[in-house]
Amino acid sequence: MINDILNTFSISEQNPGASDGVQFISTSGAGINSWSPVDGHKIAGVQTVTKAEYDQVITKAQAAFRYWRTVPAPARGEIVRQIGEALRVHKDALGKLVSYEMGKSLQEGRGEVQEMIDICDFAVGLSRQLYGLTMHSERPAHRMYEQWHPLGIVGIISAFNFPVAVWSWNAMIALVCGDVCVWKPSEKTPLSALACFRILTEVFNKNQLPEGLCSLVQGGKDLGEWMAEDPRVALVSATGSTRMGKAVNITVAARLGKCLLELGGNNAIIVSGDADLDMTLMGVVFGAVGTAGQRCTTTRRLIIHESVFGQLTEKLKNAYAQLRIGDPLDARNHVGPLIDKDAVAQYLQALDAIQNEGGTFIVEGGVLEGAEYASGCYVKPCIAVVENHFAIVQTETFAPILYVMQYRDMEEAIAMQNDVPQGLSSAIMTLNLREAELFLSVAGSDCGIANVNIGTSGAEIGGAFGGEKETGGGRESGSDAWKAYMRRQTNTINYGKELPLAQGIAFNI
Ligand code: UN1
Repeated sequence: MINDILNTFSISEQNPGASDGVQFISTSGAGINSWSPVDGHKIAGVQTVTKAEYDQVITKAQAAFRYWRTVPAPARGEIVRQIGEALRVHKDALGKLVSYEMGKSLQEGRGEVQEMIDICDFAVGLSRQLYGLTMHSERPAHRMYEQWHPLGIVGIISAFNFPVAVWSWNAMIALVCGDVCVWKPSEKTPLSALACFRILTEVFNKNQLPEGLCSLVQGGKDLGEWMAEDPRVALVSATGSTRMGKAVNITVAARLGKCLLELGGNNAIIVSGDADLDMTLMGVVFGAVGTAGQRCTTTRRLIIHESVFGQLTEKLKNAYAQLRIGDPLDARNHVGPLIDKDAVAQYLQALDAIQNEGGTFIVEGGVLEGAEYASGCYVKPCIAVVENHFAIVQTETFAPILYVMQYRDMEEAIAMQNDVPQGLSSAIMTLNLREAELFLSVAGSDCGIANVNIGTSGAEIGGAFGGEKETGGGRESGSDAWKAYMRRQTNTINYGKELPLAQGIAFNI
């Protein structure tokens, strides 16, 4: 099955590492092998770029930008529309490759490609709606307005957990804005990125677009640093750990460049005494174990009202007992593997830390063994009773570990929800209007995403996606997140015969 998919995308044993969107440049950096966490097999390898090859890609991107910025935005949207169409054709194959290379369930792999299609549709509409304001000038015979121009090269650093969707959120919006993109995907998922480029190349070639419009560069930390340091990269959009984001932010800030950061989350659901517990159960289990706990939006903490704590934890124990863990390509399984053995080691360290800090497990964790789990990356989703201040609870562990704790009154619950360094997603389960509105009010959740009667994960692309505090403050995807990919210019035009100064200043010569 996987060989057919690799063939579909012309992925061979060893693949060139840099593409300018039209042709693949052969690269001479070290190789990266992609291992599937599903069965531990090596899928294929890619070649990384050297600094000189990276520079070549950037030079082509600069040239492409000089052309692309002059193409009318709706015409740019037409290209993105065609990319969306091509993704529809390849949805199944790309979804499977994502699932096999990254380890998320087939449903979620397909869902990820659907997110790409959705953002294409959104970007097409947006290409006719890059609105600026007009304002009244205080001076007679003057007109003021603002317009949005593209930035130039957008560097995209993406993470393994959404190996293709997060790139598309950035790239599709950036393209309609008139920017060109250079993408450094995660070293753990280079082939899903390559497959996207095969799809993109088809569309670009068909439309005879120049090289360098979108580029794919494979590499590690060094490559990320070259992009962060590079004044030719106008915006660096980085998704990943808070540690990585801080490093990128410092380097980009030192050259006064622009950054868009999507970093860690430590997302909580508050479960009120007035919650619909069946609905809560669904939201919590999907949020906590979906993508094996490796979403930025994964539900990590449950803050439960004391009146329903026993009842809900019982329901959770039963639900967890029914979870099927195994090959994510088998639609009957709910939970696939973690990305690699390092992730398994971090999961095990977290389990130790929970115990050392005095936490207790109501659903035990552990690594699964046996032929079906030969990759060594399959772990049991677990649930621990903890206190919010534990160092391990304050940390994002990318694994299916759910922390539960109790509260008495809603103010206390909101304080607990907010009392972590991260601020991405949050939710409340309640049928009580006062509680819901308090949670959404200025005195409520401090996160970029706050939901009512929905879990913390599974956001739609139409909203702005991102969070506060150590999550990095960036917003991507829908709403007016496009503004981060453009520069605003304020224009004042004098169509009169005098030159009056603003603020009534007199200056006579
Ligand atoms: C991420 O985990 O990096 O809201 C992105 C969600 C998805 C995107 C998650 N739409 O869970």
